[in-house]
Amino acid sequence: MSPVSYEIIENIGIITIDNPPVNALSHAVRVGLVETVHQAQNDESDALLLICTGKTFIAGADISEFGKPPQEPFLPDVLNTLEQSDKLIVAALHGQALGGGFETALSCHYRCALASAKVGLPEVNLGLLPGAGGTQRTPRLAGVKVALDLILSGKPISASTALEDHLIDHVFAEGDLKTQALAYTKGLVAQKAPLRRASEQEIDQNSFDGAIFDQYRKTYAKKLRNQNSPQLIVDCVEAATKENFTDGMKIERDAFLQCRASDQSAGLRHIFFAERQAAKIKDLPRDTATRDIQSIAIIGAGLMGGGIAMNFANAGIPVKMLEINDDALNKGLANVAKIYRSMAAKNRISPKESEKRIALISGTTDYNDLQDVDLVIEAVFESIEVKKDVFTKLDQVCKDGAILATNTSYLDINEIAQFTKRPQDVIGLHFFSPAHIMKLLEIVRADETVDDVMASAMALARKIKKVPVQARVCYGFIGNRMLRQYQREVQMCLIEGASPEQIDKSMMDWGMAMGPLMVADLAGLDISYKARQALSDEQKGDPKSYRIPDVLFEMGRIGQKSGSGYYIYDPQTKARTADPSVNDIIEREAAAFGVTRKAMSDEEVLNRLSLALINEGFKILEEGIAQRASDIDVVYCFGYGFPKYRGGPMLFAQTRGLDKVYQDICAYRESHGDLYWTPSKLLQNLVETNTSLSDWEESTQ
Ligand code: T1G
Repeated sequence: MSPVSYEIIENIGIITIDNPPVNALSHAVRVGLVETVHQAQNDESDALLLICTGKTFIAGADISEFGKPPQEPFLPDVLNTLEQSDKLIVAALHGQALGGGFETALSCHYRCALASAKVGLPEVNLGLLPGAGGTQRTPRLAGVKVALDLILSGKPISASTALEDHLIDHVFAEGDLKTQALAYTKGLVAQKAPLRRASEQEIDQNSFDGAIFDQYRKTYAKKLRNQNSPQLIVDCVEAATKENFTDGMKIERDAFLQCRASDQSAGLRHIFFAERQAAKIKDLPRDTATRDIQSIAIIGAGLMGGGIAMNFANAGIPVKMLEINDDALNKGLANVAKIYRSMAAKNRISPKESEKRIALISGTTDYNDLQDVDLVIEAVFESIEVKKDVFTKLDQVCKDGAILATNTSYLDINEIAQFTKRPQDVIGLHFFSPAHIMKLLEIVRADETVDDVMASAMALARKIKKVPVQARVCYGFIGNRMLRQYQREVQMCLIEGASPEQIDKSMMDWGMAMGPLMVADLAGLDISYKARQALSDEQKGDPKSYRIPDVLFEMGRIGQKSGSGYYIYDPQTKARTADPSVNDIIEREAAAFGVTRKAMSDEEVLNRLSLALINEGFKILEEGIAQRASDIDVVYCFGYGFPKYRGGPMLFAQTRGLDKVYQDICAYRESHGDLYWTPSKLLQNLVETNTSLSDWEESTQ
């Protein structure tokens, strides 16, 4: 049954698309659209109205088709059929008209929308560009700057903004879209409204400054570093100002096909689906009941506690922070208020919204005030003794059925659960600093965590707009466990010959949001130093892997907050400069280890760091700590600044070739020993049996 249906009501031909969940422009939809518009040319209708069922207008091309051989009719041709219709066509928008969906609307002669509708061209988020006329029609309707901002930002705009930008023609107050759109279409017929084809509109050459294109190329070369589609988008919009529509469409089509075939787009599309896949917990029935979470308490009002509290206030949920004394509590409350007010000052939220959220966060120093809360999240110092004290108290005061969560980064949640008489209600909610900004939330399912607690945590994550990934209990769960191997190799490269600035530059040139030593300085060398003190020498591993940060810490160089760490920081601007004395320290410590340092290539640095990450990722997968390889990619892209256009460490390994990855790891085992370079057994097995990672995952479903 075609997802496109047709009926004539009051002489208006209504084309309805019903292709859940988001009315994507699948092959069947494209075929149905062409057939219906052709059929309607000769029937008794006076005009046509395109509308969608369900929660949204067309949300774009069907991304799941991109990995397969393309099937005609291709979308640009479908939209040409709409635009060349001899009968006036109106698009009626609700929900989100995105990508190819909005391009479909732009190829219609008029567009109307519910006030709540949004329109956008988010293809850049997938390493693509609007490939069905978006780069050619948008500047003709709205002008060059609006087109560049809409397409390069990838962000949807409201119906009212789109109306101001002449991208849509009429906005309805809320209510029944079909009824209102039908009346609007009949009105156009009555007025004998002309067929308005965007492709026939000219761009006024005086309406823009020709320098705008290079300005946007420069801006987006920084904003979306290393990514190709933004640059091609500018080329296409510029072509719209210089070429006729047909030639401009050829340029757009070539650029789109180049993007679609790129590894960058494959990586971004992989992460798009991986993020949604991670929300599906394999052994958790989809209809698992969730507990009602109306009131929340955070133990600890420090940097993490305050940031975590803000997530709930942002979602309109009241939250109570508990601290050990009034001073600490007032400091925490003041800090949260300061962050919200600075957001208002930067127009990120309105002053009214800022005060509303501040009012949602209250405080106490009395555990007895927590008797009725539905969820407690502990965010205190990383010490098992402190956690024991907190969870013992929580177990005494909290009501039955309250969920007791810990934000610990490394400690054993199974051990923490045993501090209570209700281990089934204990779970890990591992936020990432700054907790009110970072999207990733590792949800750590301990051995005794019951299903409805897990389901409640997943639902809550969605409510506070986090990207949840399930982890099982181990040292560092998924992200930090991999980070520890990555950081180990950073240190080994320093001792063997690389400089801090070389390591950071090579990783940032490769696409990491920040270099590892910049991250270390930002997080604070004191934090990692104290965490190391809780480890035995055996757990700490090779002294070469932590000697430099120990020496820096002992010198009081604890990172950006102290003005120096691996780098020196300007006290006002925080600008970072290399410090030759750090290289002297590294030389001295390397000599003390009997290591003769020698120059190391950027490629060697990248190899060592990425392979350490990948090998640990395979170990995490084989141990069942992560549900699937793509979950690991989500963790690293949303929590650690791994470039999404490379799809994450596990996709990067598959793109590079598992056999090559395995050979390189074995080579490092030969040259550096098996303490750190023993290959994952899973990786070895996949290579020796020539099995792909996806086949292995399917076989272990
Ligand atoms: N194609 C295929 N499946 C899609 C899809 C799409 N475009 N968009 C969403 N889905 C699936 C998604 O995987 C999930 O599946 C389900 O729908 C619900 O999605 C030619 C080339 C529309 C804002 O980039 O931003 O058009 O997990 O969980 O939170 O120029 O989906 O249930 O099996 O995200 O309510 C451009 C992408 C494509 C929009 C809804 N369009 N989608 O969010 O639901 S390229 C986009 C979204 C293009 C043209 C170019 C969001 C949403 P499952 P969801 P949501």
